[in-house]
Amino acid sequence: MAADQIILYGYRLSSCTWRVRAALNFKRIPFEERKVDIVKAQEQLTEKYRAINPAQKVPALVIDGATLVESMAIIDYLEDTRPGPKLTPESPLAKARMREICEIIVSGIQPLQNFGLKLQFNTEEQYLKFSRHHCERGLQTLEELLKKSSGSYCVGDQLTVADLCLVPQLFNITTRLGMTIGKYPTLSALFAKLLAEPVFKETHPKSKQ
Ligand SMILES: N[C@@H](CCC(=O)N[C@@H](CS)C(=O)NCC(=O)O)C(=O)O
Repeated sequence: MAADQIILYGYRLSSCTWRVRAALNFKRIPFEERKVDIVKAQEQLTEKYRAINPAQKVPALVIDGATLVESMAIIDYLEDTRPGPKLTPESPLAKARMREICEIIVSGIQPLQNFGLKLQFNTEEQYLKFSRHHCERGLQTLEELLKKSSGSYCVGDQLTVADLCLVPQLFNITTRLGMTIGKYPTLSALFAKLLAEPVFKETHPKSKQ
């Protein structure tokens, strides 16, 4: 492996992996994506993968001689070390708005619908009921926040980390969890618009690798 090679360990349909894939794409950083099958083969639970990410989750990024885990820490590192378009607004208020949206998704939605939780429920139905309940609460909150903060992106007219969190999460909610978002007009209009952006088209889980 070349010293400057960047490797993303991830799974195409993982929303946390998509956040990082989109950040790398947006900043035009070349990388190789290595699949960790978290669904069928459950490769995240192997000892081999635990050596890469002790949390046994995706993503993990090998970069600059280090292995980083946690999607938000990885994106921060890319923002701090790589030139190119910024993913964080300059103004402290806009930055706080961005973080509000990120937190709702990263702490308030994603962990409560994570595929890995399924094993903790007796039936698929119980898992779906629990996950959909927490997703719905998150969607309600996001709609209210976005009414105030959004322009052509989540926060004003700049693509930020909030958009990188929003699109993958809404994709999961509307596909894997089978929920609809039509009753949230700001959220659904923004989602449709963002999906058409090159950064999301090129990194979409269904796009050609
Ligand atoms: N906070 C972590 C969450 C990572 C996470 O939950 N990843 C999911 C996929 S999006 C996963 O690996 N799930 C498999 C499992 O929990 O076994 C991050 O942002 O990187």
